[in-house]
Amino acid sequence: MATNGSDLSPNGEIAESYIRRGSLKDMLMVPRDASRPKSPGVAKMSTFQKKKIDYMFDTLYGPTDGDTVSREDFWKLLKTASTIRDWTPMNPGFREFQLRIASIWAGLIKGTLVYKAEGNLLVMEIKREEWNHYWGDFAEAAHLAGQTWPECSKDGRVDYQCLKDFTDFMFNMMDVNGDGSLDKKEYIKCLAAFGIPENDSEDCYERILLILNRDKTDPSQCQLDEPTFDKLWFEFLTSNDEREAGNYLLGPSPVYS
Ligand SMILES: [Ca+2]
Repeated sequence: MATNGSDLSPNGEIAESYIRRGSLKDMLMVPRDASRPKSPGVAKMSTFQKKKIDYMFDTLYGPTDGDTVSREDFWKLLKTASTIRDWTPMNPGFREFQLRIASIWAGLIKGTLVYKAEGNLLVMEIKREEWNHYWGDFAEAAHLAGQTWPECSKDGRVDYQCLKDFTDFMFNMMDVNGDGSLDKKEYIKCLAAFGIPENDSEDCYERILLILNRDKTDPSQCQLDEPTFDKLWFEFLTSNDEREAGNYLLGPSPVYS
């Protein structure tokens, strides 16, 4: 069985060259002093936030060595999406997702270059330490933007556009029937592909709906559509309030146990 994105498609070499072109171009755009963080982003996260960020790192990418996401680790998302959507490499949706993953990976690599130690700029991987700095700065930028999606980091060196693309990618991956909202069956199927047991994901889905209903004046209008999904994803990334629904979006992270 194939183990990475380039093995999953007869056109894998196209997407791979797309990544390489994007990464080289991106590297040339990184300022010369960008190899060292001026203020460690990880210090800008609470313990609660950091646990969620670590959980996302492990759950979505399952890095082979535990602390470094390689391109192959990231591209396992394509295999996961294929499992959820029952796609073969010949499906048009597969090809679309392949290109989107390539673009998002290039964006993440560009963003985390800012946090790499001197001498590691050519390493096309994301280490857990870089990941934590990245999300710490994101949390700070979100706070400065009034708890909304920020366009870039406080110092302007990290562009967060790829995160919006990633959120859209995740929603489309989960919305199997394409009706614009996530039902319980879709949510459970998606989380199962990331190794979350059905009883846990069912519990999380019901908690999310319960909290969303609590906050709605008309519960019948409550659904997990894409704008709501965006809001929940943002809460997962930035919230310090354990009562918010977004904390449960990716399943029962260790902070709830
Ligand atoms: Ca749906």
